[in-house]
Amino acid sequence: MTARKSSSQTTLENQPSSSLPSSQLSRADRLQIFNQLYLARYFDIRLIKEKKRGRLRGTLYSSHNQEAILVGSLFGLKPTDWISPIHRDMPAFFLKDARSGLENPNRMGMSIEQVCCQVWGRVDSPGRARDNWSHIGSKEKHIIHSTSMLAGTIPVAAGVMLADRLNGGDAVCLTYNGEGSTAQGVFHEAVNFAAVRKLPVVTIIENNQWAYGTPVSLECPTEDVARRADGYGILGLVADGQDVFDVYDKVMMAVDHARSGLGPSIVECKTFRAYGHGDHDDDRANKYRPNQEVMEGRSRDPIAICRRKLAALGDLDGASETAYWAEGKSASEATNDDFPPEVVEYLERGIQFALNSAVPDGNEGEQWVFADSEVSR
Ligand SMILES: Cc1ncc(C[n+]2csc(CCOP(=O)(O)OP(=O)(O)O)c2C)c(N)n1
Ligand SMILES: [Mg+2]
Repeated sequence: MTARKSSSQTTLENQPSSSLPSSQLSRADRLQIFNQLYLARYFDIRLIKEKKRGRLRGTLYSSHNQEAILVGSLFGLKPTDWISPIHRDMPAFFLKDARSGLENPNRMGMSIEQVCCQVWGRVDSPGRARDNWSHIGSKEKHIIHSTSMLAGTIPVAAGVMLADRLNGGDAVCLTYNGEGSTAQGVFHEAVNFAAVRKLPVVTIIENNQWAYGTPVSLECPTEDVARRADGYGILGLVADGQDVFDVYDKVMMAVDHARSGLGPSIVECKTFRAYGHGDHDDDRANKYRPNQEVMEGRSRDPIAICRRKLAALGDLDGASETAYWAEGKSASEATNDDFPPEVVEYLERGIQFALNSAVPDGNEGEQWVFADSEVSR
């Protein structure tokens, strides 16, 4: 899939890009990207296994098959840039600024320990596990707390970027949304506001073809959701969401565009939702989605596409070319041997930390609800 030619794209072609295109990334960077795809996939697969064994509560929203969107969009950001992930973006919390070193305590992303504490509902979660799954954020790490109302993070991101500009900053914010959220009124209000104010908000659309049980054809009248950008006179790009390097390139174009003062954009990443909407919907999704469509949608695994590119560039040595075949495997099929040992070890450490962290005291439920509450702090 290539970027659609439209009036909004001509604006971009005249702009010099200040970020490196993927063709100029170093071998070390490309290998790091490959490794991050494994990390995101392993996180997802491991959580699904834990849930199936009855060791996790709450709903899981799988990012399986959509990892290239998270990895590719985050890789080129400055550490101080902002992100606003939602339900299908759980790995984004620990992949943000992963380039500064996953073990670096000062990096501008959450640690795997914090994210696991959130998933397992433990006090060492950034929100002390007061809400579940993606409902965490960190002002310090420049991660906007996700909201449950679809597209509700875009006006918040616009406000944060307005404040940043008023304070003389040069940050950019990536907001992540499914294609279904683009049919919400607030999506249009927020994108319009960002457009007239030329705010540096890059709205990434993870077009996985389905919004719960509603197909994209009933959410959007145009083939490319990115064409919604035309109505606001902003940049609209389409990326192959299965190709981590295409996502990286398109998002970097949009980020440079935003940082240089040219305003917001929409980057649509075409992908396919591998499972049900959440794990509670897996069985039902098998009924409302034709099997053929699911097989086709899952046939372009982002790990396999990345592996092929790296092999063609001569990046992989003999061993890594033939080892760790996570691609194409579902949670029930994949084993630890399908992932690099450091990936397995990293997540295992996060899980063990979470299991050793305390469950919050029930009395905390009353805290921080009302400003004048006796227990608020
Ligand atoms: C305003 C609003 N309506 C409905 C919901 C319930 N809901 C949560 S996720 C979802 C589907 C979202 O689909 P999409 O935006 O395509 O994202 P995806 O889940 O496919 O990643 C729905 C209907 C909600 N959270 N907010
Ligand atoms: Mg969707």
